[in-house]
Amino acid sequence: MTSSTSEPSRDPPLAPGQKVEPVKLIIDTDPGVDDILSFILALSLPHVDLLALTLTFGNTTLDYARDNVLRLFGVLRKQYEASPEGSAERERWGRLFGPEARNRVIDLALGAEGPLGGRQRFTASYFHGRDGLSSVAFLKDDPFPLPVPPPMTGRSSEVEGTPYVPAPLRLSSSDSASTLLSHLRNNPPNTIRIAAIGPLTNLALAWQKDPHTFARVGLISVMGGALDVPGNTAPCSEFNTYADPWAAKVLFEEAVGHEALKEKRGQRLPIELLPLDITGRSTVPYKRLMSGGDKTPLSRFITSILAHPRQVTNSYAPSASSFDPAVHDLFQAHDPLAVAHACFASRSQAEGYHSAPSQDAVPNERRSEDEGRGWCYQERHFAVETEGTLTRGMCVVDRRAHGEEGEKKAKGKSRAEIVAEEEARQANGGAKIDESESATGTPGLVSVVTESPAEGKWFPDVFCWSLGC
Ligand SMILES: [Ca+2]
Repeated sequence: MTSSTSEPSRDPPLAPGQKVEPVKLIIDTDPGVDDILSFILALSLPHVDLLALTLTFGNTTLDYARDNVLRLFGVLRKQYEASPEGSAERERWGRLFGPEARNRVIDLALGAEGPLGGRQRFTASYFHGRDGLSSVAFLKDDPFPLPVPPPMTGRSSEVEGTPYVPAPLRLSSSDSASTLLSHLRNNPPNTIRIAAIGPLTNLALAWQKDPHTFARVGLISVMGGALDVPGNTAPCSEFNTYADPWAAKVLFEEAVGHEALKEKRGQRLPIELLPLDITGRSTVPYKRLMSGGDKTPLSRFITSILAHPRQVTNSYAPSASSFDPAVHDLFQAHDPLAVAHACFASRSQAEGYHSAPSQDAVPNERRSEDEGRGWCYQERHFAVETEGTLTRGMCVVDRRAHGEEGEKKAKGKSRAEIVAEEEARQANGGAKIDESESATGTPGLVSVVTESPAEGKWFPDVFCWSLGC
């Protein structure tokens, strides 16, 4: 979509055949640079109603995660106030801060501080900086400060150590898992979408707490895992599944077949996974993202928070002499792509999970049933490694040949273990043995996003449209 003026268009650019439908969205997140940029995308889209940001540890600790959201909203308010009356930018941020936003509420909930079971916590400060946001919290003169209450309200900026949370944000009195459940309970079934762009701890806790309510979710677009590409945190592991593989296992594997999902396709949660395989290909040149320089409050913020990831990404070039900006100076938009999926996948795609209980797709069969709107999917079997010392969080794909019969029996399992189990069964007079001790359980079957609209060409345009670059 082009505009005849320098003013950005009010509506997002669409790929051929793409349509938009109203979406009610919750983002479960560990902000994080690419999380923050993905919020700007979701908040820019007129058809998306962002109900809540449910925070988790991950890229950074929970305190920084909360502060990073507050800093962003401080910047967006300044962007609104600096934009001329009648401009597209004024209209866009008026939906948050203008008179028309008087009744708007976005819940901000604090959730898991570490992985399930209190296991060891890792963060991604190596990539996102000390505060998860290129250390903007430590810049001289604090250019992107935490919001302060308006004068005359009698409210100090800190109450019991908690920063001031300005409207339309509302600090939730319950944790992330309970906040997720409360929105799912208070909305019709299958109408809420979740973009899960951090470790899956909050979602696993919500599922474990109340599976029947959690099963009311319409669609879960998950950024996580690496199937056929190297990891980005450990040799085989993507950060989110590395940070809490136990939570990923709960949702991808252990939830399958639960009574609460008996009406769902394949008796599974409606998860669409966006692994590194596709998000790593969804790149935008840093130069383009930072082209706004310090022209506006928002462009100044974007340029500042990208500084650290850019430095780290550039350092991955094999040598200074081989540095090629077209290859090495690219921002990988992992989280923004998952949020774009949650915002743009068609309703019928999401409804496919809730209307065909007896059917399941054939593993590895490529399907493209999103009404020609450009999202392609493939069903993949894999298991999440939770115990490996080198492979924590690895999505273990079974690439062996099994033959037709073996496919049913042995997929994902150790052949040696199957024989041992059979011998134990015979020694036990043919009685079924307890398989709960089995080291290799049945892997999950998960729908994986393999293409975004216009073969990936659309995404950089809609992402940059939202960021104003
Ligand atoms: Ca994230």
